[in-house]
Amino acid sequence: MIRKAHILTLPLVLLFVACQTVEPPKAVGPTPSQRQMDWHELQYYAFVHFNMNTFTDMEWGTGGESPALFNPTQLDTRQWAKVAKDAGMKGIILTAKHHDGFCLWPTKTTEHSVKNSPWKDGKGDVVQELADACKEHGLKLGLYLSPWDRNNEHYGKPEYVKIFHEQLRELLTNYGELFEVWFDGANGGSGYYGGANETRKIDNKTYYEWEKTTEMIRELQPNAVIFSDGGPDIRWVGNEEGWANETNWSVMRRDEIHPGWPRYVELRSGHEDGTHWLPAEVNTSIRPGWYYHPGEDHQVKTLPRLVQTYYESIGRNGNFLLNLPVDDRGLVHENDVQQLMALKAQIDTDFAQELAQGNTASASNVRGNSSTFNAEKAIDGDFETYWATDDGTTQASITISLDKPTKVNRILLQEYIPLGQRIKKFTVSAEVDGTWLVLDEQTTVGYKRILRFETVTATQIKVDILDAKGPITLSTLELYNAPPFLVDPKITRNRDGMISIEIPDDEVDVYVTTDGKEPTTTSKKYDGPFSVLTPTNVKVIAVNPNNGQQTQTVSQYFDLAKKDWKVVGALQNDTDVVKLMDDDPNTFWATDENSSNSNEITIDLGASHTITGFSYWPIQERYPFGIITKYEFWVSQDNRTWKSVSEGEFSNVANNRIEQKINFNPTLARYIKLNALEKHNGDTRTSFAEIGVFTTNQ
Ligand code: FUL
Repeated sequence: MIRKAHILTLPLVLLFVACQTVEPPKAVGPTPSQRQMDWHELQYYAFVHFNMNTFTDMEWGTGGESPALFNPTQLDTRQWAKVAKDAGMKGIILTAKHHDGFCLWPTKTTEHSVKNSPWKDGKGDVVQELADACKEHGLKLGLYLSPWDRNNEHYGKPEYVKIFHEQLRELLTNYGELFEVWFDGANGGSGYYGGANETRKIDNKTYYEWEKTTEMIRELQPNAVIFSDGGPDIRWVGNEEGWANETNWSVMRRDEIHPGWPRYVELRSGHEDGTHWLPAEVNTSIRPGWYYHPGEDHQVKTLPRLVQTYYESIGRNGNFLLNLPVDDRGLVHENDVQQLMALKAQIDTDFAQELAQGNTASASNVRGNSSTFNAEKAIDGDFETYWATDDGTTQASITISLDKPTKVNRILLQEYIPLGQRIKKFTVSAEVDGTWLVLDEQTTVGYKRILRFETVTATQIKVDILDAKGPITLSTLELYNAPPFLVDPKITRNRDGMISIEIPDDEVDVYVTTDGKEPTTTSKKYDGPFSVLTPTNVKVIAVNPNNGQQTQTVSQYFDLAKKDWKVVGALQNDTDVVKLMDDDPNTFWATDENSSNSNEITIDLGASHTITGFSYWPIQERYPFGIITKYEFWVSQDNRTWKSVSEGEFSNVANNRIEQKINFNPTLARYIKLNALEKHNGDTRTSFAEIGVFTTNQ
């Protein structure tokens, strides 16, 4: 009897438990404010560095520039907004004032602004034009106001701080709603300072009266987040290359940080025991510089690099702030537009179809066994609902059982961060042909974490949370099968003559020919570096093995390998000199300004060859120097009698730093000498990124 009673009451008890409201977990640690939450949702937006430096080819103007130099010929903020919108971005942050102090709006605080420039006869206002364009395109507007001002005569004194605050007030008051106010950490140093031309130091922590600054922003723009090294709302990620660490906490011990913080490396991971919500914004430029330099037109980031940046920012719990150096016409340059659209298309392709939704989700623990917090909530496409575990349960797993074996190579996870960031360690596994494989082991998740792994055909996918700061709250678990990433392969050769072919995706096949024929899928399949020592045209295609889709043929000519080349004379002992003949234009060697001959280099080719030309790669560094603009090229058979075979100009080489190829009549040479007759800007040193010779006509 007693037994029977138990059996009867059990379902009733279960029903009772199910009907009871189960409380959501309590917040763990700091949580985001509403303005921070709104910011998280933006994910991807543009930085625009456009100001005086655009017209002086500089990165940091001194402050002594004349406003007369600011004169864009086709300034069109609508083009910027359209490009950003088409690229999938949600807003634009503009350098209203950079360190040189020139203001892009007609401020009342200084004469150093657009009002004294020839642009629109001094009647223009770039900030206003951008505010209007953003409104039209449904984008949000943010502003960068450099605290450091190398123009202002009062910089370093209390008077300047008043001016700085007044400039901020103008920006916060006159241009509608702002979503972000951006303060840079570079502060104090040499400058023009009203003609004083001296070095001024300030105390980063106290000089700008940050508390007052924050108060003003809160009052005039309550929804705007404030960015600086240490927030208070959004933090820098501690590098300008476009990545966050894999472990990335959105919390930090904020009171330790201030703009210009020397321990900035910690910004890359946050602090697990952080006291404040302070998420990371990953800022990088689409080119080497923040500002436009015509010499960098060929250095716009490649698609693989941009895709990597996407995964290492947004995919690592950061927002992605991608800088567009608007050019001196006042437009986003065509090359940049092309790459932005390629990135958009690639990300759309990778995430075209979500595969988890509609399947069955189960979990090893569900908070109060309640349907409000069950595993299905992680795959329902709604961020506001989440799978949660019981208090005290910080280890649990969630499993998605797929209807049929499904190809998967991406997982996207989101924690329900309004209750704090919790997960410290987790693994992702797949059931393939009845066997469980661990695909990845990682640490933090936060607002968004995306993992890429080799394609598996899975019947189940499981996330095991191994450690967390409190009960688990997982809003989103999405699965994708990104198609193989098909981009033109990159062909390189090292000094030993070994050819390598680089592709960003291992699942793509590469076919190669060295006999001049067009490569096809019946040509040799590339399976590792191979040797090319004599003049050869290497041609390759990359092919998606799933559907046969292929790239265009990429073809690269290699002449004599340089493994036996030696620099002649005293420089032989310089271990770095090899960098000018290592077949890598991204490394360089430069002459010493004190050396007796800082204008030339002599190379022993190791054997006599009939040569028909030479090539010179200018230095690819961000701050180039020593670029040869006028040259003379010599040959010799014995390093004693020299014959000049070519003399001329490398036209526009400083602005367009691509390989320069010169042909001449065939001549026998064992030794070659490149002599710089003139260098860009009259530099004393001479730099060489790469020197090559041709033995066939190029
Ligand atoms: C840096 C500045 O000094 C650069 O000029 C640029 O504005 C970049 C975004 O921040 O620290």
